[in-house]
Amino acid sequence: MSARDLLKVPPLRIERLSLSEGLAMAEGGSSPFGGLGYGTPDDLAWMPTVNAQVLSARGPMADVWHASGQVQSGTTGLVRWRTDGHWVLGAIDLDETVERQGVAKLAQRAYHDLFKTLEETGCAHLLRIWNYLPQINGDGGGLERYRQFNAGRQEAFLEAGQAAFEGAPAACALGIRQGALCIRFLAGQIAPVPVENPRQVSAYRYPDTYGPRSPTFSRAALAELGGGDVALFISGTASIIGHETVHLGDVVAQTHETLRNLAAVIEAANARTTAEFALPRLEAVVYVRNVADAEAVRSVLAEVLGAEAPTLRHAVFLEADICRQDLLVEIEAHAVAPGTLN
Ligand code: 3EB
Repeated sequence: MSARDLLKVPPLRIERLSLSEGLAMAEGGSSPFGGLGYGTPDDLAWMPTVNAQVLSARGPMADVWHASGQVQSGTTGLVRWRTDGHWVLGAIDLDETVERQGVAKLAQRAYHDLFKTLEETGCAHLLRIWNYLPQINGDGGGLERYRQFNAGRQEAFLEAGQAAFEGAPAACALGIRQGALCIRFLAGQIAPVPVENPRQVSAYRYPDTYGPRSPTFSRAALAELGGGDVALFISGTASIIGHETVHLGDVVAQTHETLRNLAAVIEAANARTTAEFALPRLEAVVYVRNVADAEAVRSVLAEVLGAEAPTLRHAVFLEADICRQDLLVEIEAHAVAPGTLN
């Protein structure tokens, strides 16, 4: 019998709302567990924001999480966290201009505190991490800042005895123009099921041409959310085949390739669960490097998925740098569907 069978999971729900809907809910007395805001104000304690320009018509949006139990909040080092005892949501905003110690050290410190939070809250297993790094493609003293970030991140995973290769959490890592290094995470008491993409080399096995230490993430993660639901967290997905970027300079072809990669990850995930996930039914965030490309990306999504597909209607489009200079678009997503893990 697995840990999943022994432990009853208190239900976690996720909904994507406009900023005003999210605020109305918080004022209506049903205090959310937490949220991840896109272009939202930066003074809401329960909803840390992503400091990027929203390009979609509905404006600022939020993924709002609801837990069933009493929510406790606290801080551990750099981390502000909220937990219901089973799940923990955490946020780190680390201002580099104050710290001045190089991105690798900064990332290592942030992740060190993240893992300390998991220990203190008793939620040992990371499901999903969102990383936002100012000037991600900038030079960090001889090594690109993203590559430095990867070095510090992997080091912290290894130090903490966390899975840095197979079994790593789902993640995304995007560039924002300015502000703090922002890390948001969801962890729980049960390890998720990692999913890889058969069309791609696992990111934690990328050759060192992409930097001295590999990125630490799985292509997706599956977790039972309680209440008979399974969640699929799909990491940032881009126009990469094997380990190489394809369709250089062609945002339309990159978007098509990204959708093929998403479909492949979903197929691999569906083989591990009775839940049925599908490309047209995702809650996606679409990152475009150049604002001028947003309409072309939207058109490809409409062409492939259908203009009325929930994935397109719910998608949040954000301006952000992608971690490789040659990537013009990246899509991440989550979905929840009834089922169990196999
Ligand atoms: C890629 O497939 C694109 O460093 O956490 C996607 C998702 C990417 C997560 C990360 C990076 C990360 O390599 C980049």
